[in-house]
Amino acid sequence: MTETRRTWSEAESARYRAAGHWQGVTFGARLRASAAAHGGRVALVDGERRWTYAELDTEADRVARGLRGLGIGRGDRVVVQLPNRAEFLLVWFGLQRLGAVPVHAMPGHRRREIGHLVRVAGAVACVVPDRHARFDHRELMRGVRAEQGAGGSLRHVVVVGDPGPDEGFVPFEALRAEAPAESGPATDDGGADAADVALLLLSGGTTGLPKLIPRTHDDYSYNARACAEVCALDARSVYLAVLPLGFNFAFACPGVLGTLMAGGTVVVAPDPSPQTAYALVEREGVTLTSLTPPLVPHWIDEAASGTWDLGSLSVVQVGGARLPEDHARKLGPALGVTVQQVFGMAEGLINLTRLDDPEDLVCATQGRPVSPDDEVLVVDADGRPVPDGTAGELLTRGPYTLRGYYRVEEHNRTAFTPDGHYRSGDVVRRLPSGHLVVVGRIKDQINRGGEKVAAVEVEEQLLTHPAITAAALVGVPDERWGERSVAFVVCTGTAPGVREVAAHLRERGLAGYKAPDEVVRVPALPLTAVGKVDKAALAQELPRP
Ligand code: J2J
Repeated sequence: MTETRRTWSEAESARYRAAGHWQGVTFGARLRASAAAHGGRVALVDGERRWTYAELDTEADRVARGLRGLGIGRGDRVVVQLPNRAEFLLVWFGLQRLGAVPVHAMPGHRRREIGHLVRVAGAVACVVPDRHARFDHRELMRGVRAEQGAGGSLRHVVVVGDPGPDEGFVPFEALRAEAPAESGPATDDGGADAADVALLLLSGGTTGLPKLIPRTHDDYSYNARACAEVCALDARSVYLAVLPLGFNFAFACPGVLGTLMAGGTVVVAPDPSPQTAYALVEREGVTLTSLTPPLVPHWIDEAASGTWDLGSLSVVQVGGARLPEDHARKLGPALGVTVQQVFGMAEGLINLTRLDDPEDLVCATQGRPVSPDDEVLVVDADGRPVPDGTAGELLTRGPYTLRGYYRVEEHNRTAFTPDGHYRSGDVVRRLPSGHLVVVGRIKDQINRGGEKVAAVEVEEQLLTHPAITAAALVGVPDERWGERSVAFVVCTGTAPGVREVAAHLRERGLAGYKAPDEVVRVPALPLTAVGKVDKAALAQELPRP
């Protein structure tokens, strides 16, 4: 891609290369090399289906040829919205083989999010399942396609499964099966450069619409490798992907990519229930997996049933939202594993507790940065560093933390400091050991058990309801989710209930997880001294549990 984007300086790039962080190898080339080095080892397992590294490599070629037949090539963006099935990875590596750029969507995203991703990325194609979780993604794509119109970038919709009667949808199976073998030389990566954008991740968001995070081959493979080293992954490692594959945590921290780069095996779990997961642990000899905090009590309870042999499992990572210390203390003994807390962000910086950290650090902190070149600043409201032990905003830059969101120059001017630190919006305390404790947040976001909801995005949509004249979405402590979302609304006439609000937001094309858990009518929204909505005051109005 030739467009200018905010990125690392020449000097920094040289430093990261010299340190060995950036290895100058694309994901397409890495897969080729793995197939050559250990082609017979099992790379991927989905139910009864399994692929060796050599087979995954061949499959990537096949998918790439099919995609190239659609005119997709180097630098083209393709929105991938697939559930936890092997096809996610077949498509992902097929795109890498062309030097094309997957855009990670979440299975729960709907017309508004997908349409936005297509527009901002200028995506030429979307890859979706036929149906998933009782939802018809072809229907969704009809809506997206109609909205984009003839002038938009979107040219193809590829459907995994039954494409339905719609003439315009490309069946994935036909695409990979019928790809002409002779359609041009099979390159490793379409001629991509390791400094190119390899994928676009979605930010949790604090504004009206989610931002896209460009990750390069160099930076993202370092992200995965650095995490894999901390987790001591090797060719015997078996990673179970329980969380959505599109989520950075499950994909590269170390997740799927870290495991594949170590020559291990990735097993995809079709759902995050402990029953499904434990059956796979037994059958496939899973050694590592990752969870968000709301899953932890269920996993502990099911382990206590005593019916499962979890002997192979050695590390369970938990992250995405604050893990209650009590759950952290129970999880290890209940499953017979080492617990690892993960405080990460799709923007870059990953903090992990170390496998040999003392229990108090593992249970009461969210880990420390994985790279010696991660730069972490904890600052007060004026941007001045605070001493260790004092809470402040986390600013960070380093070899795998972005320098600018994709195509939002205006937003980038405030999202980063002038010297390139990303303003995380997280409030942390740093211990002398470098471990961070997440104590709060200054960004206007609700973290519902790891799923991020940008308050402004939902508020804007609430205002489109005919009875709502003002709205504020606030996160409040919740036993199950850590935090739940409460919509405080000012209304004319009858106030809509929580179901009506959810239906309205669904109608507006918003993902279901963004609907408020509760709707509370207030006569007016309280304001702070500077005239902003006083969300802290609103949260106080709720009865304490
Ligand atoms: C408190 N808050 C946390 C934690 C993330 C690994 C793990 C998680 C993510 C992720 C990720 C937290 N305790 N342990 O990408 O690779 C909140 C912070 C952070 C935001 C990032 C990964 N772990 N958080 O959650 O991009 O507020 O990434 O800034 O979705 O989640 O969200 P996201």
